[in-house]
Amino acid sequence: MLTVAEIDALAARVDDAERHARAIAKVTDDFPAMTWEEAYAVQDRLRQRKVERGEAVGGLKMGFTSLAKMEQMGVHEPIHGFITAHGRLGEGEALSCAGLIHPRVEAEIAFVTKAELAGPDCDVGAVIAATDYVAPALEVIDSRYENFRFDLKSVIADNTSAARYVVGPVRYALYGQDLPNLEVVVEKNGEVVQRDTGAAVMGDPAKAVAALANMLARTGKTIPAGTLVLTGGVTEAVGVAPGDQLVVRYGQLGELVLDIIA
Ligand code: OOG
Ligand code: MG
Repeated sequence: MLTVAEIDALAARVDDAERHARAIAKVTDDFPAMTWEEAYAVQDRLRQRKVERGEAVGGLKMGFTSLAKMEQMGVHEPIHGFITAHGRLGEGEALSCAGLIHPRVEAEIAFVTKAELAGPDCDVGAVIAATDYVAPALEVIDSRYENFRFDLKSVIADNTSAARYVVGPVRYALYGQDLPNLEVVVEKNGEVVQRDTGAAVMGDPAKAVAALANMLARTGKTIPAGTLVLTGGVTEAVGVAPGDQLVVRYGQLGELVLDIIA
């Protein structure tokens, strides 16, 4: 079992790696027997460190909700993390690679809640009732681990590679949307590099929100009203470098453009 001091030290290790944009060995190299609970304890400690220095939590995220993402990273279970207001890019704002190690971008659907969602029996119906609006989103992930390689426990401890995100400015009512059939197309420098439909995310991105509430219930937590939730990459994440431009089309939800700069 990890001691409180070891959990503290691991949170400091991933935090420093992020702040110095320097890749580190995965935490399970030192603690191969780390449990799911201990990995989330490291993530919670990391969150506390960030909050203590003034980085407000901007929302919650699910990861590995699509087969494409799971296969790309070799991890086959959904995970959750948090995003900080600090990491939010304005719509149309360029992504600077300064301060990042090896950024990748994923197309996601964002939900914003208007009522609390609590597990362990949260379902799509509850999510629909509690959704204020949905919007197209991009997540910029940047694993703090060498070569972007990790296992489940390590990526949980590293706050699910969270780095930056963009939420489109238009708020769409969920009512009347057919998110499972929403076509998501990712273009990099004018070429289509990834495409799939919303159904790639657990059959329906709303299910990822329900799954988040159910995972949080394991530690007695809920999704508060007014929470932004990123439901997970629809397709594989796309590596980016300065000079690249991504255009992501989300059918009737419009498109987002992201320029990558040094
Ligand atoms: C972990 C984060 C996964 C998603 O949308 O699936 C994630 C990673 O792939 O590094 O954010
Ligand atoms: Mg993601």
